[in-house]
Amino acid sequence: MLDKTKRGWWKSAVFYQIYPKSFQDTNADGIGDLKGIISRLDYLEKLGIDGIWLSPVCQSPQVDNGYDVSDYCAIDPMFGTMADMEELIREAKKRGISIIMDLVLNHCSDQHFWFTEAKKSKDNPYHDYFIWRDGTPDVRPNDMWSTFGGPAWTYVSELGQWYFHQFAPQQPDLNWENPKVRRGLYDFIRFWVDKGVEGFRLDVIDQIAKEPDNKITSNGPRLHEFLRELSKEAFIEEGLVTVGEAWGANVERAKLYSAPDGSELSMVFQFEHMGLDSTTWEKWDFAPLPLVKLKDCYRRWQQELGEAGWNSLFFNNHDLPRIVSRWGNDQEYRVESAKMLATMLHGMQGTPYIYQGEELGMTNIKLELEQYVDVEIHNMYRDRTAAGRSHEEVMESIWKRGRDNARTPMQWTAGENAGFTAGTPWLTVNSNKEQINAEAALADPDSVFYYYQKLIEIRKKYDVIRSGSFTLLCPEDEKVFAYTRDTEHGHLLVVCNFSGEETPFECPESYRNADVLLANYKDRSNVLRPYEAAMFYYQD
Ligand code: TEU
Ligand code: CA
Repeated sequence: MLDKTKRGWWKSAVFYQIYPKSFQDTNADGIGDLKGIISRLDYLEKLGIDGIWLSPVCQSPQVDNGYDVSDYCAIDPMFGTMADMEELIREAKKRGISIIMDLVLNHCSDQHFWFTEAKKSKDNPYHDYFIWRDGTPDVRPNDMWSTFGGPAWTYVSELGQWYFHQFAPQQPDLNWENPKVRRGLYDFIRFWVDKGVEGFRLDVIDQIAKEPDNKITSNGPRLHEFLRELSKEAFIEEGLVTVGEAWGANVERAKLYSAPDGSELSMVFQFEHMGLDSTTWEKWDFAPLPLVKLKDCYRRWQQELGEAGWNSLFFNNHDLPRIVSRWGNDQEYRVESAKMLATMLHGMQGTPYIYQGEELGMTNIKLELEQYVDVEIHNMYRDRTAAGRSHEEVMESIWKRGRDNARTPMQWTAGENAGFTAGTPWLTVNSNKEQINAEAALADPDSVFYYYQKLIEIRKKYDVIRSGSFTLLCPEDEKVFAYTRDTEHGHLLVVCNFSGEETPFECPESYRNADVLLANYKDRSNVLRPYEAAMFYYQD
């Protein structure tokens, strides 16, 4: 049992991300809710996870599916009540599962009290909770662009001013230079700690320090000062686990973010691996995975961050396409490749995050444009077709990289709406729910679900995974990702064939008689079969 009052308990833990809107509906409105999550806690306990990262459930107009918060201390009625939230925290804790809330501190909703006040006048006490620039409606302060497309400035004619927003206009950036903003946010955090929340995921946390006039949108000079204050003033208990989303993180920055003394956060989500299979900095310009570059990327993060900080380990989240479609084979080798990808990730040092449905090998989906809901998809379609790209080309990008790939309803059964809702789902259910669903997985001892369950067990049983050094094998091989982990007496070999072809692999002599901890093929062969993966272990 993990002692969750002590810093570092998360180094032996495995977390699970729930996107509440798509997880389980219990009142037939087609939208997932808190009671739905409560009803599935036994499933999550069976999987063996230690904590749930809960994407936002606070009050929100849902312009960005809850990442536009209008009240940080209230549950949005579409997800349920505060009593439901308190029950979820209580029931999860009974099962040894911590609730880790998603905190959106970089911006709030334009319906938040702070912003509705701020817009009233320049001398309103809340006005400088946001970033304003005087001007005229025909000349923007500068040509900065929002992450979701369109200008990063919106004009308020009553004030004769523009305000800054890195995301939708309905998501005004908060002014972290203002100590009242910081204090207000810390109070929101303490409210949830008092409710029994045991950790937080921090949305775009490296973007809270910015200099819009110099077109700096993240990693501003005061970032680590702000994070140290946030840690000291809000994340007071050492057992609170905090993970920051940091698209701009590199190893050196991550050593500050995840310093072992707890001065900032427990760890960050860095995204270097998620940028390798694109031809430009834009994810929409997809390309095949350069495996050699991926291997070097992980080697650096494993060897250079290691215990100088702490790694998170993930392939999926609510913003990313499903990994079995992205880097595996979601057709004839779906199960093998889903297990292979999990083997590669879960053998590493760090805290793994399983995204809802990943443990089933859920896949991307192909919809018509009008079936998509995500603001980012629709804005990108508008901008790219306006720039002359064809409908077909833009749809290909959406099918491969759109965020709604990860947001289709969780597939519980082969039945109507995959057992997600008795109503009309807010987003189309993937028709492959006939084959891919939790009910079928629980009845199949060879399912991806039980493979993940085994990976979680192995992480907890073999200290070499939590603490071992990392050595990359065959760095130049373009099909095989193989590495070893070593402690003084424990030795682990992880071998993964990232290709759909048979490929040779020379097993190191020392592993010839090692135990096979798990494998995605039942028998052994002298070549690696398509998407074959295995973990070998010996003790000396
Ligand atoms: O995401 C940050 C972010 O920049 C990504 O969404 C990026 O735009 C892209 O979609 C990645 O493929 C965080 C949240 O995870 C995301 O859901 C929110 O939309 C965004 O911040 C604004 O809060
Ligand atoms: Ca509902």
